[in-house]
Amino acid sequence: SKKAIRMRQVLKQALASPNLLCIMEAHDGLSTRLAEEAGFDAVWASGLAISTAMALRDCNEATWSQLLDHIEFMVDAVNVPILVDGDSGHGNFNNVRRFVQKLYERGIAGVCLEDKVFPKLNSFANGQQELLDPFVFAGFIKAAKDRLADDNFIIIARTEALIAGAGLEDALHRANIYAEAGADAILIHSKSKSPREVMDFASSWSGKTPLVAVPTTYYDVNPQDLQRVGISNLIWANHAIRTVITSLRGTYASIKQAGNISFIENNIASVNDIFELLDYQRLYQDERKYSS
Ligand code: SPV
Ligand code: MG
Repeated sequence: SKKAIRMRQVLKQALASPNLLCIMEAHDGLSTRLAEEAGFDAVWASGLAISTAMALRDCNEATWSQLLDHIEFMVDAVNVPILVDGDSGHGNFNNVRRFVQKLYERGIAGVCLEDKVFPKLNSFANGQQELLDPFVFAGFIKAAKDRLADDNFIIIARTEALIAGAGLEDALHRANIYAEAGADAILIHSKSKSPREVMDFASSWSGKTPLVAVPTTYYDVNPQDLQRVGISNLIWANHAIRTVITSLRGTYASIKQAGNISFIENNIASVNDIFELLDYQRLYQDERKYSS
């Protein structure tokens, strides 16, 4: 569609630009719409957030076709590009290229793939973090690129070398292989409380591709400090789903305790807010136009 073409151009341009791009997590149609309303230029369809919204663990408990159906609501809800967390690609090179082709057909702007074995486990979970052979993973990137043959669809290669404890040299070695294979950007992930290792990576990076980082554990970092070493693309990866948990817990607990709902009426969105957000007015206009 025209919209999909435009969204891909927007994301590609934003990633390549040295301006700071903050990609905000969303996990369903509504949160995606609210991220757009807040002014974010792109949305991260987070695997952690979407699986959590399904009450599933972030280790490929949901299948990729379930993910695809879920993401369709997010794409339809907004006019900002959506970057999908593709985990480790859901199998081998052949699964990767079919998965990526289906994302493309649903109007997604780009995908991020990580170099871990399938099924993957969330990077912060303290179970086993098993890396894929870098050349096997490079084959995934090539297969996806060859299948789509559209340079505007972004494929971000994410290395989990630092997450798995393999060290900075291995992270750089892997990133080089992935850039050679055609990755449009490299995501360097870290679970450190300090941005140091991510900044060291950036300082040693060849500059072959733009860089992306996910400051979840090093949340104290000043984004401008990352930008200064060449990391101009950030993902705020899980702040919507964590808000949902905090907020719903509060509402549920206080209603349960009070045994009534009057005290909360003015602290939550009105039903009218919902109607405005989803443009019911437009439906009534169309009704006059199309019904006799
Ligand atoms: C996600 O948001 O699902 C991510 C980022 O992949 S992380 O949770 O840090 O692995
Ligand atoms: Mg993920």
